[in-house]
Parts: sequence; structure tokens; C-alpha cells
Amino acid sequence: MILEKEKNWWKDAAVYQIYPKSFYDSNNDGFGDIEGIRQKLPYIKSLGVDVVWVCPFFKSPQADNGYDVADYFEIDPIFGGNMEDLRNLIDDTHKLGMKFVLDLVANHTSDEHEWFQKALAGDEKYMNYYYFRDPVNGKAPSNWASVFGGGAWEYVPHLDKYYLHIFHKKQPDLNWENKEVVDEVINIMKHWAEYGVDGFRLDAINYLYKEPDFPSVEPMPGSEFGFGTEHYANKPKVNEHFNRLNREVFGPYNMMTVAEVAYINGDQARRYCGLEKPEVDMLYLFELLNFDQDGYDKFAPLPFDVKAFKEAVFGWQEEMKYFGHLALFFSNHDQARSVSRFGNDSDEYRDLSAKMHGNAMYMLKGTPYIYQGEELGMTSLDYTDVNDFHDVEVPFMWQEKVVEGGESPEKWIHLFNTRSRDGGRSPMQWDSSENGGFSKVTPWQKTNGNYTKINVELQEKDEKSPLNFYRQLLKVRKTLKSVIYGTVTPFDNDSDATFCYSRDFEDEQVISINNFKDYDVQVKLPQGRFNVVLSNYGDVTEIEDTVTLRPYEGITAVKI
Ligand code: TEU
Repeated sequence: MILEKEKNWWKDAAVYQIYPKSFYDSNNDGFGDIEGIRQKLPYIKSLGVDVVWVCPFFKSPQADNGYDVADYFEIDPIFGGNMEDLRNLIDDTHKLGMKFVLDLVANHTSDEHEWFQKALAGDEKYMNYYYFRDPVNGKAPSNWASVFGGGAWEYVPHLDKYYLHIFHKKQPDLNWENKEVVDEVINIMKHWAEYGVDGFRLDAINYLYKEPDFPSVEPMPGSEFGFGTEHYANKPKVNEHFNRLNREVFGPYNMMTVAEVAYINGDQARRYCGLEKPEVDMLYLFELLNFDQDGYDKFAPLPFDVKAFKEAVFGWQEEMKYFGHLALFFSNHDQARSVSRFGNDSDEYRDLSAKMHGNAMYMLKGTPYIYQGEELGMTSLDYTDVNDFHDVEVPFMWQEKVVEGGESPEKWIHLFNTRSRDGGRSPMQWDSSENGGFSKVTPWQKTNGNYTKINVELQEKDEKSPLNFYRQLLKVRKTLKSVIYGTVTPFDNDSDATFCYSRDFEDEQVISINNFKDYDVQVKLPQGRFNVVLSNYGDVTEIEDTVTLRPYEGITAVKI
């Protein structure tokens, strides 16, 4: 039985994530823009998604590609700078029957935001919007590290004070202990809710509360700094804030809310999903993809281990079995491309592994978040020059490891190509024309050289393409209640090659079987005969008993 409260509008939805800077450049200035997204709405609709999430496009100095907001009510000139474009985009999204989710960055602002500028001018009211603190023994108040390298405190000589920035120094953290700050954020949210947005993706939102004495922590090896996350991630106060936001905005406006969270355990996750009081609808967990690196250090890659993947993914499915809801994703704007990272991006296997990834991830319990280009099997980068990279973390690492540390430039270019956040940010590949049809001028970030092989135009013509597979996948997903509401039971779980599970709801049973390796493997199925509803090789119709999965084969089948 489906409980009434489970039938939210977003429950069986699929989301498409857009990184606006790299999606489509309608005015040929080298940057993707709001009008470009609008022009591509028919394409987005054709995928079968229900919700469009657009990464930040507000006025911003772009120190962190828009995650440094200077004005929450204005659109940045590089995205068109024009409120009418946004009106049209949201209206047209609605006309096509899709919803629009705004990326709201409320843990921090840009240092160029008016509030911070007033704070820098010594206005006490606004200094209290942020965390300004006196030096301690002539040094920063604590040794917390910034996510992007270096320390998390920046000294302001004319004030003789430090301010806190968990992210870049151009992203000062807002002080949520100040009620006025919370009121400001609520105003911003209400403004956009009334404007017509249908939901919020809440950026880095689990960091809202910092322990007031900012305790120093054990430094990382070879550094004076350490991640102080135990003192600022997922503190109970965050739940109180969520509850208030829910009461005042999310609930009354019937919004879909997805909180980006990291450094989290099952209890905290369930609490965010409203175990005690209404908070947010679903969680976008970093933990889902961190299994192929040493801790939180993405530049310390571990070989892709299918068992570690299963532990992470099935582990979280188990945690959220009875309560809460997960975002399902395989890539995003902070990650290298999944087909290169967890699959095989050779010409022989790229399409198969891209399709299999969709089959493996998006039949799980949760809401699929497909990131632009994932539906094409876009790959990680092929750059050769460090100057081709743009992300804030690259110059830090280059300086520390190559310039000062003497490590090999080739090693780090390779790491940036395969692991850095830029990996997911090269322009969308629309066709075989110059710059992949993204723009008529040189794009802000270089197009991947393989755009003549991997692009929308080519895949539209090929019924077996990843693009058409994703369309079919999303269609099939909608017809199967068990995929939305059913239990998740892994099988063949000892295998270090396959990722297999069964979804069960009332009298429906659906299985998703996937081979992550480039060789054949055998899988023993649950009892019964199964009708294949999705197959990336496209030549299987019925399966039972023991199946031999070919390299990167993925199948979804329904019990007859
Ligand atoms: O990400 C939060 C976050 O923790 C990441 O920056 C993460 O640490 C990083 O990807 C690891 O390399 C969100 C946004 O998704 C990201 O793009 C922003 O840079 C960040 O918040 C700050 O707003």
C-alpha cells in the first residue's frame, strides 16, 4: 500500500541538472546562458525528466562559478543579465509540464555581496552577518582548512579581524546564529517561491552551524590545517533551521527541497528528512560517490572497486529503507564524468558502460538526478595545459604539489583531467560543428576534443545510443511502481563485478542486473522468469535462472 503522505509530486520524478555556464550559449559570448537553456527545453523535455535544476546564475564575480552570490535578486551578465529571460525560462518550463528548481547558496555569500561590503566598511550590524573574530595570539582563531586549499580564516588588516570561509576566501560564511540572517534568507526564498520556482537545491547546507569556539583540529599530514568538519557539519542546530524554513517556506509553497550534505551518518540523514519534525524532502549525499578515493581527498584516487561501490550505494539504500529519501546520481558539476571514472570510455565500451550506469543507478529507490551530458556518455577531459582548467581548487593544488612540492606536472594534469571538478564542466556537446555546437566563439572552458564522436545530433539518429537509452529508461521507470515504492534487495552481492538488486512492491518484482567489468560474468537470478524491459545490448527479451552478462551489460526485467 502506498501511504498518502508518500505521494508527493516529486516522488516519481526525475531531475535534469544544468550547469548554465556550459549548457548552451545563445548569444555567442562564450558562456552558456538562461536563454540558451530555454531554447533547449524541448530537448530536456524529450528526455522524460520532470524537473529542471539549474546551478546558480545570480550576479556573481564567479570566483566559484556562481556559488559565490553577490546579489540573490539579479542575474549575472554572463547568463544574459536579464530578468525577462528567467521569466520566460520558468514559464516555458511550466508550459512543458516540468518544474523548476533553484540552486540556493545560503551557507555563504560572495565577498562582493552588499552585506559583506558593509561589514568590511566596519558596519557592526553586517559584521554580525558573518563570522568576524579577533586574532588569537596574533593568528587565525583556529586551524580549520578551507575546502579549496589553505586555511579557512582570512585576515582583514584594516579591521584587525579574521573572517571565516569554509570555501574560497571570496565566499565568507553567513552567521546563521544571527536571526536577522535567517530572516534575510527566508525573504530570499519567499521571493523566489512567489516568483514561481518549485523547489530549492540547498547548497552545502549542512554547514549552517559552527561551534562558537571554532576548536582547532588535528592537522592533515604535511599541513598546518585540518578539516574541522566535526565542529561544523550536521550539527543539531541545522535541524532547527530546516524546521523553520519548512514551516515558513517549503511547506506553505509545496516545494521540493533537496539538501546537499556531506560528512553524514544514517541517523543525521533520517533526521534531515523530517524524522522528528518536517525538514527537507531528500538528500544529495557526497557519500554516494566518495568510495573511490582516500577519505575526502579526491586527488588520492583508489582503483574502482565494485564491492566498495555496492557498500556505499546499498548501504545508503538500507539506511533510508523506512525513512527519508535519496537523490540518485552518478555525476554532477563537482565530479569527473562517471563513464570515465566508473566505466570504460574506450570507443568499444563507452556507450555500453554509459547505458549500464543509468540502468544500475536509476532503478534504485530515490530520485534520479541526471547531469547534462551524462545521457550522452560524455567523458572526462583531455587537456594538456594547466591553464585550460578553471576550478578554484586547481591553482591551489598546482602550487602546492607541482610548483612547491616538485611533483610531476604530467601526473597532476592527468589527475585534473580525471578527478577535478572541471571534468564535469566542459561544454555540452550538441553537434559536430566547432565547439560541439555549444557556441560560435571560443567557450569559457575548452570543449572536449571528442565532440565529433559524442554529441546529441549523432545520438538522436541512432536508436541504440545512450541518449535514446536514457529516454527509454526514464519511461520504463515511470511504469513500475516497485521502482518508486518497492524494497531494495541486493543479490549476487559477493561478486566483485556485478551490481544486482531486486525491487519488490505488492505483486510486482523488478530486477536490475549489471556487469561493471569488461569480461563475461554469470549471475544467478531470483526464482522465476523475467521479461526484459530494458537492455543496453538491446537483444535480450526474457531471462531466467542463470544469466551470462557480457562486458558492461545492464538489464532491467520484470517477473512474469
Ligand atoms: O559543494 C559543496 C562541497 O562540499 C564541494 O565543494 C566539495 O567539497 C567539493 O566538490 C570537493 O571537491 C557545493 C557546490 O556543489 C560546489 O560547486 C560549490 O563550490 C560549493 O558548494 C560551495 O558553494
